[in-house]
Amino acid sequence: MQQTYIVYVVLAVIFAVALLLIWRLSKRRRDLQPPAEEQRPKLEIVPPAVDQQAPKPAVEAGKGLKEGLEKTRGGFVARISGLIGKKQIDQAMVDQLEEILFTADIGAKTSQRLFEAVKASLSRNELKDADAVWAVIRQQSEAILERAQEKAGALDVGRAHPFVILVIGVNGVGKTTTIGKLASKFAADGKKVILAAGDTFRAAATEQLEIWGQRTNTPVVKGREGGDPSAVLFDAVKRAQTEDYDVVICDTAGRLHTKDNLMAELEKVRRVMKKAMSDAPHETILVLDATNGQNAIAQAATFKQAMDITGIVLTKLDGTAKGGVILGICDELGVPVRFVGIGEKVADLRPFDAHEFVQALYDEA
Ligand SMILES: Nc1nc2c(ncn2[C@@H]2O[C@H](COP(=O)(O)OP(=O)(O)O)[C@@H](O)[C@H]2O)c(=O)[nH]1
Ligand SMILES: [Mg+2]
Repeated sequence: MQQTYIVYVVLAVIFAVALLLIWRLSKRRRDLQPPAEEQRPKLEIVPPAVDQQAPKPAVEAGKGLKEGLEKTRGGFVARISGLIGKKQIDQAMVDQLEEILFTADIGAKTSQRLFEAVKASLSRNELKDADAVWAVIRQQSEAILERAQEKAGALDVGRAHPFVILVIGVNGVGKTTTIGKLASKFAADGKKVILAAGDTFRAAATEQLEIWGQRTNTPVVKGREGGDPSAVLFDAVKRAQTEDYDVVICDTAGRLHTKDNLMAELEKVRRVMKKAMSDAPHETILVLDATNGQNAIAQAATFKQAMDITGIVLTKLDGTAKGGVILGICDELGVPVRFVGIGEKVADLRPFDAHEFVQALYDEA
């Protein structure tokens, strides 16, 4: 009697687990499908006001990189300068250098790496003067920045047609502005660009993208406010395929207060996008705000868990002394920096070059 009862209970449990599994699997399959026609938000394509055939507006000149990095140069770079000056290098100086590096928003691991390199040169009696210290710091910094670049190769939007760029990052870091600047650059290079307003949570976000669309002569695909962002991106990619666009740039929302939701949403965006074009996105750009200092490194680590990030754009370097964070980002993530933002103009989004950056950061410090 007792045994029959146990058998019934076990069978009931197995049945319940089987039901649960079937439900989960069918839900996952439903999630993988592109949204059904009737569920899609009413999509609209906002055509640019200007004549598509008209010559593309020239990109206005921006500030120099050195000027854009002025605040960081005035921060830890100036502190190191003040410390070593033109003097003979001694142990007390080395200790102070360690303190400066560790408080420079470079990130603990990377500060350690820089400092160890200086110490190693010192023990080999190579460090006679300030110039030698600078040479070690400069060379190590460039190696850190270069390593990530070399591993990934350059950003080549001609590699796929259309080339799909997914732009992610926390609210306010500069995603939409960066997309506008990128659209402008690609359009100036003669590319046919389309934008996707994947931040459907705030009407203002779509409007902001539309303004860039008008400015850069680029159409914007948008959905309903509060609608499914993955549906908007799906349609943008489909439209790009049928209407022969070269580059699709996809905006997303960045509400980090519900981290798990954000990550789940990005994962869905990625999956649905693959339904439209199996190898998309060809580039996933994480936008980070340099004014966040070491928090930017932490943010990057979180996003990297959910997405395969292939490039970084570091914005607002012009507004902060925490620009050294670029070293920590490259060192800890191993992802290349594609562009750096040093202001509001299109030309202030500069293609990243490790050598040029290190020159501008440390030269005549
Ligand atoms: N100074 C400066 N401001 C920037 C830069 N990039 C973006 N911004 C500003 O940052 C603010 C937020 O940008 P937005 O693109 O709306 O961020 P999103 O929420 O990530 O889309 C805007 O006021 C931009 O003008 C930059 O490189 N330098
Ligand atoms: Mg935005």
